[in-house]
Amino acid sequence: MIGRAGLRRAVLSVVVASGAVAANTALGVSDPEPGQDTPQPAAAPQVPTLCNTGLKPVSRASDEFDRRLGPKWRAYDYYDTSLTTGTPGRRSGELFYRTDMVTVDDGTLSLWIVDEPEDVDGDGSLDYPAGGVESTFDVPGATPGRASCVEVRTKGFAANVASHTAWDQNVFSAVWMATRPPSYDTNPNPELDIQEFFWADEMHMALHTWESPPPPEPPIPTEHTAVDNCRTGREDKTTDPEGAIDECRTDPLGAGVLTEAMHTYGVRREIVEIDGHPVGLLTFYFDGRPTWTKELPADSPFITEGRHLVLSTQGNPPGGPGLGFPKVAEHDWVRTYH
Ligand SMILES: [Ca+2]
Ligand SMILES: [Ca+2]
Ligand SMILES: [Ca+2]
Repeated sequence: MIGRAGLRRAVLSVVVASGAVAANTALGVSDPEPGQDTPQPAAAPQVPTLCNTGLKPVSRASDEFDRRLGPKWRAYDYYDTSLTTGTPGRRSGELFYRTDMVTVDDGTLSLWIVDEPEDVDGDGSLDYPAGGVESTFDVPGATPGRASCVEVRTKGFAANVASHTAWDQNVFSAVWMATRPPSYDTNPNPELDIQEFFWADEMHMALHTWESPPPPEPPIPTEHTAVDNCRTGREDKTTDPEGAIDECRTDPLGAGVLTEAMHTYGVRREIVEIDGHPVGLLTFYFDGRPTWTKELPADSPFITEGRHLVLSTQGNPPGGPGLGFPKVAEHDWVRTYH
């Protein structure tokens, strides 16, 4: 039987210390120098990592992006509200989604923002065409004795970052899990942000819920609930339940400017036994290293619910999306294990 103290030690020392080396070696990835691109690993869906330890690849929920986008994905489209029933899926801030902003070429899924603004909603401010996709498959949730893991190899972008402390980013690319549109029946509609946004060599992970009101109210919540977050390279400012495991890696990742190279972002969800009781664990990974381990109830929807995977560009007004077009996020692969 695992005790909480023992697990905490494992999370802090054994996993962090040895895991980075083991997983990076397995991936064929070395820590990049600042300003240098990391060589892309050969496509190898069964590369062992801490995230996928003991799990098997799930091909229906994985994609190497070596052919055109198939039915595993739907591209967000501002003009097709049937896909999103008017949820924020069709736009984000000053971005509006257009299917031609999603391309697949040379084994890479690219999501673009281009400098062709138009006022699509007639509110007097310009909106920029942008790309985003949501999977039609579920990344499985965890059950007792069966964990799940998803890993995404990505070279993302961030623009107009105000400062280290403000992180007032105007546009950025994100890797996250949510199933749209939210509904009352599927409350609390959990969202897991595996890689939300960047600042230089730091990154942000977060958990949100979207509570839909009961019918006949429209199911689209106007507010979401911020459940918890972890930002590397910064003091953990969250308040967590006493005694619960919540290990946020607050030291620098030491991997250079994250938007300058491909990196692997992942999350493992599992139910483990601690002190004789089943407990849910979320562990987020960056290039094979744990960045955030969080304990939740074993029946938490963050642990158990299947979720779509979302790869998207995102907008956070106010302000325009800045200079340097086109902006592009490149995704080498998505690999799911269960
Ligand atoms: Ca690929
Ligand atoms: Ca507008
Ligand atoms: Ca926390």
